[in-house]
Amino acid sequence: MNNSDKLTRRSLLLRALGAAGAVFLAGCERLSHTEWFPKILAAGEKASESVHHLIARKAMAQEFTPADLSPSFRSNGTAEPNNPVYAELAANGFGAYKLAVDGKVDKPAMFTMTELRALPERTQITRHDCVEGWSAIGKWKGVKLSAILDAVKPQPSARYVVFHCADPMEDDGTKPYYESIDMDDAYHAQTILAYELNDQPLPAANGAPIRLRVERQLGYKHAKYIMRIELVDSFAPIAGGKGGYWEDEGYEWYAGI
Ligand SMILES: Nc1nc2c(c(=O)[nH]1)N[C@H]1C(S)=C(S)[C@@H](COP(=O)(O)O)O[C@H]1N2
Ligand SMILES: [Mo]
Repeated sequence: MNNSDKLTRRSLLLRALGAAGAVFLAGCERLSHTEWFPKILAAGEKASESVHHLIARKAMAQEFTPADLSPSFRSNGTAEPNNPVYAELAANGFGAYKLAVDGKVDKPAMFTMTELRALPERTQITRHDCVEGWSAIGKWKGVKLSAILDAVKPQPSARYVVFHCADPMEDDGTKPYYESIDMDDAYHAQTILAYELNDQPLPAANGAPIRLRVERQLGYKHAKYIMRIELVDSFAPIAGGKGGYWEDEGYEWYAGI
């Protein structure tokens, strides 16, 4: 489903509900599990995609001002991938780095850092919340994930965007970190692949050369050291099948803040 299809679906839904209904829904996202919702859904929307999904996720995460910035943005999890291929790329300033984007797309592509920097970008000051009990406010600049998707042309069967990372989570070099998000989060205005933190090139400890910012979700969703992006119709065949390294260990797949 592409963006304009989604917009059509949204406007059909809003038309079916009427303006008053739309305002009411916008303030009541938590009601999606009550009984009357499925009946309204039948009016204009396939039950497979809930109203909660459509409306809650359009909302923007809070953005802050430069005065709110944390004095420093700490690192968590991997600070330096234990991976010789990554080490070589890093040693040469990522001049030979290429982001692979493939899977359920019409035009698989590889992007150098120069090509990524030439695509539409966004800068945002946001708060990062880690489940381990710390938060930090940072300024991120990066390429909009929607721009990359527009370039590779997702197929209708693409339902998730999977981020494959450079860092193995086991000492023997296995179990690379990975994460996944759905297409709504993938096209969200604040979903970017950041290459700058606080006006500096993204430090290695924070995921160089690019890391995901998916601002409505918790820290572990924000994949660092992205090497490959794969569009899939299901993440069940990947690793432990739960859509991410920490999800495979029991964390929630949708880590809404
Ligand atoms: N590739 C990779 N991405 C990762 C992690 C990791 O260990 N490896 N840790 C996650 C967790 S739990 C958090 S809180 C953030 C930390 O980002 P930071 O290092 O920029 O603070 O990255 C997330 N993304
Ligand atoms: Mo985290």
